[in-house]
Amino acid sequence: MSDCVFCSIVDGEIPSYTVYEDDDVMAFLDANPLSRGHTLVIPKAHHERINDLPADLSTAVFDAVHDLTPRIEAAVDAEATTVAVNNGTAAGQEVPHVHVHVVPRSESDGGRPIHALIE
Ligand code: DGP
Repeated sequence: MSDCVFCSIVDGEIPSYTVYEDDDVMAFLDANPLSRGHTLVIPKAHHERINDLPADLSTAVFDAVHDLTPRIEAAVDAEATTVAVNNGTAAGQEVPHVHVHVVPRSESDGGRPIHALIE
């Protein structure tokens, strides 16, 4: 999709710090991180919402989340992770291309819910 910022990242037209890539999935650091290591995992193909994804692509995205989560935690010395999807504009989805937020969390966060980290 030509005017989609994440499609432009997939196409290499917008630079990103890529942490993982395969034929179907890409993961890169969020430009506006809630914590160090905040990563977005996306399907390379443009789909707006979770339920727009074909089942095999949904599996590929969440398999990548599963595999990357402990590796990202280890990379930034985090103890936990918030995994979140804003699915639709009313849920706060700003970029209309499915993306899973993988947000490393630490005890220093005080176990606060993710929205408490915003601001
Ligand atoms: P959401 O509100 O769930 O749609 O989150 C969109 C996220 O995308 C937000 O945390 C910032 C991130 N983002 C937006 N534009 C870019 C970009 O050009 N590069 C990167 N790396 N992240 C972006």
